[in-house]
Amino acid sequence: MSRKQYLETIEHFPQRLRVLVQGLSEAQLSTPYLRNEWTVAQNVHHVVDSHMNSYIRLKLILTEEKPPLKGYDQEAWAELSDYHLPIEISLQMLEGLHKRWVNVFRSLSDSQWTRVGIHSEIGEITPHDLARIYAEHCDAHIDQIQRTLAAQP
Ligand code: NI
Repeated sequence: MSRKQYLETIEHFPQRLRVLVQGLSEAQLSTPYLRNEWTVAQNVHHVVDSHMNSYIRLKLILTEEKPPLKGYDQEAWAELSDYHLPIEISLQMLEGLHKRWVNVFRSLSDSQWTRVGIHSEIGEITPHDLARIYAEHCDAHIDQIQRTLAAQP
């Protein structure tokens, strides 16, 4: 996929997600239908945490020389209290966040696309890598939610 396609995937994700979870019952949102996988609600709250981290990493890469980029324990974050808030709060955060995130990506010059940060788990990473990884991340969580809902008894 091209850089343009990555950004379109990221741009359209909040609306795709909103359509996918629209009208789901409390039970559909909070029942772990797949063993050892997150509920639909946990998926929604997780993508906000993940994409906020990625947005901040992008800005660190653009504004510092080879900044260290920290990972985080996503399973532990999913156990914190804010994962029990209504998903609407996270859907709205995601809409604003993705507008800002895509706006910064689309402003990048050729030389900015190849700047580098040092990720604590995966080593050197560029804005281009981030666009690819997070376009894939959007698709992966749409898929996970679809599989979770498909597993309802
Ligand atoms: Ni994820």
